[in-house]
Amino acid sequence: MKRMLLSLMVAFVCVAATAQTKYVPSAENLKDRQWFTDAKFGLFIHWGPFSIPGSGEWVMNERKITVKNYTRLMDFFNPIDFNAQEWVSMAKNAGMKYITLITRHHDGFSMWDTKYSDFNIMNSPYKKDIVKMVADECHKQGVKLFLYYSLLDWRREDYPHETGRTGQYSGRTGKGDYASYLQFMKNQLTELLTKYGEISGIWFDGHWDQTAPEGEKDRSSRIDWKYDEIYGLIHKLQPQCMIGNNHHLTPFDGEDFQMFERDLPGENKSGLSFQEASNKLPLETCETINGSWGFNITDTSYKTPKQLIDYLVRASGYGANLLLNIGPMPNGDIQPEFKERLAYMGKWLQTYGQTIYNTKGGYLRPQAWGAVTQSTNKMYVHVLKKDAGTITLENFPYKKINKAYYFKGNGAVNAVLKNGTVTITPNASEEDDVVIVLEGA
Ligand code: JFZ
Repeated sequence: MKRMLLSLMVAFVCVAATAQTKYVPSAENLKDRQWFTDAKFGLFIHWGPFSIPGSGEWVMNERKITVKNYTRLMDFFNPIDFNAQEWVSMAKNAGMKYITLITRHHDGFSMWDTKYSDFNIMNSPYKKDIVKMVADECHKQGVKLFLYYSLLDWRREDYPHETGRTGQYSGRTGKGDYASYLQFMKNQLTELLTKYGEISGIWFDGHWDQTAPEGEKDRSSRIDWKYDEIYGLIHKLQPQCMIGNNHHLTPFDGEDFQMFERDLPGENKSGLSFQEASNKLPLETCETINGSWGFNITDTSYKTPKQLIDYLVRASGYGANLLLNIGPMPNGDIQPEFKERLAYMGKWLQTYGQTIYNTKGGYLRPQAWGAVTQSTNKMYVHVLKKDAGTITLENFPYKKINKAYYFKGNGAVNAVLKNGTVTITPNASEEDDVVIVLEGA
């Protein structure tokens, strides 16, 4: 009897699994995936009323601020120095090809003119649609726009807060109702995907609120998010729009790129990335310039320009994009420490862009000494470590090296290919990244 029940159950699960139609990306979507893979570098922007306390975007949760008290922030948000043209130009000059903007973070504040929530920018003293201003400027300057959208909400009663890992100090007493919350998200996403021109991607976050913490075996969700409905809607409204979800799990059906938070694909230094890197989807990793996403007035742990270049190069070596974050200040200005570093990277990319954009990840994964990127018949060997000494590239894919030279200055490099291994001893240099080009086939 037990056996029969089991086989019946197995049969049922199989039918249910095959009944689900698998997502087939459209031609436009595949085209954008290729564009994305080639783009390599984007700007992440964490900004909103949470920037005001200067304590990062989790301040509501961390300081146990109730919904009632937190709502006051709306009256203080008046970013008089915000200038979309300057932001987008800054990203462009940094060599960034896209911007991922927070439209609504976990605190539930909507940065656009939405019909579906009163807690939005039009009810702040600023009264201007920030998503629209950034979108218009991106379209004007030819920078693609991705929108961050939180699945988790610390504010709404209908979000299934009872089972949430976070948001427990918000003072909510109502009962979660996912059907209602799902409808709300669909309504908002429809606004975002119909009123702001071409949206290149939606960056979801918050799934993990309904799972056991990272590192635990069972990472299944306590609620059924009905992603097929959400993703279906997005792909119906804008088929090219790429969906990514920061759930730290193997990509789900319907997703178009895979993201890693503060980690290079396959590395797990942050303790957030236990998932394996997909070999089918484009990859992206996001990272902060100091240690915070949202503006943090005491966080001065700025990475050096050299560290940021290294990160970009190593991400490229894995074939992944770097989405580098800034947390603008509550007045809409961007602190000089961020501006300087972005300008530095832009300058570096003006020289070395060819070794990053449109390349593939190296046949050899990044090493302690640096990373490899490649294009047709060209291998870019990035030596990031100052005293790297002799470098060996094992299982080298070319049969012959026709030319070996420094990318900068074109000076010849002694690179010997023997028994499938290349040996190179680079000159000492003050450059952040000594790039050696190996041409061959
Ligand atoms: C998430 C956000 O919570 C954060 O504010 C920021 O937007 C970042 C880019 O993405 O970061 C996470 C993701 C997962 C957990 C915590 C923070 N987690 O699993 O506890």
